[in-house]
Amino acid sequence: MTLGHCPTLKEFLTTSWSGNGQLTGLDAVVIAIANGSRQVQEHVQSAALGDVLGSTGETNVQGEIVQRLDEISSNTFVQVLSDSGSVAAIGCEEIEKPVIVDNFEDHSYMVLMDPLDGSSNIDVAVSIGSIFGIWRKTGDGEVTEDSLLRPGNEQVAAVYVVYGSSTVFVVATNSAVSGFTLDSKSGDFSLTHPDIRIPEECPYYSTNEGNFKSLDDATQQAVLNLRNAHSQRYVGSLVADFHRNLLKGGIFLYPADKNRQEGRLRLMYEANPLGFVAEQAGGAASTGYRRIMDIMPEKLHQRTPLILGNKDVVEQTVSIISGG
Ligand code: P6P
Repeated sequence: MTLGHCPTLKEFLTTSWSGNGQLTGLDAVVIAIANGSRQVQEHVQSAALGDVLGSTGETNVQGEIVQRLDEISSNTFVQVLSDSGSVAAIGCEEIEKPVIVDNFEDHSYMVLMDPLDGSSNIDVAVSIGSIFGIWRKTGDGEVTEDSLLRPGNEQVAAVYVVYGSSTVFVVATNSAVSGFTLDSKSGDFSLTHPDIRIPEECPYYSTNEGNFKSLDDATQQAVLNLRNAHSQRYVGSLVADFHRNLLKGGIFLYPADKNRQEGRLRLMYEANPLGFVAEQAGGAASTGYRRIMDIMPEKLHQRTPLILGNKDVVEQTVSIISGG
């Protein structure tokens, strides 16, 4: 598709999504995320020149040191989502409690987000990203933290952004996964990856091999199985590893280990949104024992083991881990 014929995100939403030329409430959420990612991308690109590197010295609810860009991204996306006119509540990796925007009837959506994924890579100019799961608000009562604790299989859309050699915006619904690239001249996200499907072939596996010694025997066997058949690629930013595997074929795994019985990655705003994208593209997402999106969440920031990507290889890996 030559650049001259790439519809913008807004054109795509008003034609391919709603089809009637009108922007719906969900479109407004997606456009707000795109506007926020445009702002975050500018900070990412300015980096040391924009004095956005390094830490704030604060520790977040995850017990992790907050990087300046974590805070900037969190504030940016909370602002644009709150101003979208469609969001009732926001759950954010950087914020302990949900941000309750308001309870207006037409504010029909709840967004769970990791505003900046891959923080350890910020200061060394390696790809990072943002991840969003979008659920429809349930019931018409007061929105509370419990309102946000819905299983991934109730998501209506998911979005992730990769701030890499280009800035790529991927949005998934129940019908398709579509990728857009930021045109730095116009500031538009243009459709460059229509109808993404994860390839049948699976050249890559992504895992932190440094954890191998902490894995249980069955999981070590699963990793050995992957080592024998695939090439290792591991960036240390989930969203970047996932994006490569989605386009080129691959599997990402961060299993439970002796030091992290619950897993490392977060269910609501990492595993669920990327699991939704993976499944809509023909892939799969598992804890190693069950489908990620079937988990009934108990806590906003709960963690989970994650096996994500090529469906056949995920199923093979799960079978070895679970002894199934
Ligand atoms: P490790 C980044 O902090 C992150 O949450 C994911 O983006 C990434 O896949 C993972 O942690 C890396 O963890 O233990 O390999 O450094």
